[in-house]
Amino acid sequence: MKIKPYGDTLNDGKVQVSFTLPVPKSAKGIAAAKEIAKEMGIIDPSVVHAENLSEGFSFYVVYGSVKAVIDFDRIHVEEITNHALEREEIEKIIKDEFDRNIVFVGASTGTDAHTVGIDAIMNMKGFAGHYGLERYQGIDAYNLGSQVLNEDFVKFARDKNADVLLVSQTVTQKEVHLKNMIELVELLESEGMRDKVILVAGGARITHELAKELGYDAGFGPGSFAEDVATFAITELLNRKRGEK
Ligand code: B12
Repeated sequence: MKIKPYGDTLNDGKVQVSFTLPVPKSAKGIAAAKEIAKEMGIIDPSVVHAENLSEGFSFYVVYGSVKAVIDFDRIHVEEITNHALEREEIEKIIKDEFDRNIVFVGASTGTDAHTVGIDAIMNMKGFAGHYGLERYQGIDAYNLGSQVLNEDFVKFARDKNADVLLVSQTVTQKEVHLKNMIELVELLESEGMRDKVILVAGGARITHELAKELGYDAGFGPGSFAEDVATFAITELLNRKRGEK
């Protein structure tokens, strides 16, 4: 099936892009935004929004259309197919199948100071009506906060005998998230811990595919909740437990 973006009528190719320019808002700035859109291949661009940001910087939203068409059937993406269980179902599996609590250790690692994502997954009060892991019976959830060095994260995980490690990465500037995520895998391998834990990453620019490429068991992006990662981790732990027998 061939698809292209649409806005008003199917297949009209309409797109909207936004960007910042390092000049103040002016008629010249708006004309420059149009030129940039044209260079991007946008046909008949119109600047539908322009405003000053900080001194010397302005922000633009441009609307127009593109010729790009893709074959949707040729796209293959690795994704998590587990249907998320309810919190109570997860708690019941832990109670019935494991004779102990399952230990989750999470943090925003490296230089990353963003805590809202990992808090959304772990905090008792949760996020958007979905309780976090701290609320789950049978789960010991340790949220170490942000800017946690990989070495400290691994040491804490070892001390607590962690089953599941939750890594949050938000800042992607100069690919710092990739470097940090890879370093953690290498550290876990050198400590002989990689096979003993379920390693999960999450964040605004994390996909399951990227996480798998970097040596993680799963990756979760925007819109994920505690039950998504808990379902994945408990199912995986159960599979590993049954495989061991
Ligand atoms: C709040 C915020 C800050 C706050 C953070 C405060 C705090 N205590 O967290 C402060 C002001 C400190 C900050 C600082 C910076 N920020 Co900031 N920040 C944001 C902002 C506005 C919101 C992020 C957020 O809280 N989202 C809400 C949460 C709920 O969403 P989420 O993180 O995606 O989490 C969800 C999923 O991704 C997933 N998830 C996340 N983690 C995990 C982990 C696991 C294990 C799982 C399963 C799931 C999961 O589940 C969550 C719930 O669904 C975003 C812009 C935006 N609107 O997104 C910029 C943004 C993330 N910041 C950005 C930048 C650049 C910075 C700075 C570098 C700015 C600077 N030059 O100083 C610094 C970096 C500081 C550092 N060392 O990390 C950029 C990142 C761009 C990039 N590609 O790297 C953004 C996108 C802004 C932008 N458009 O430029 N920031």
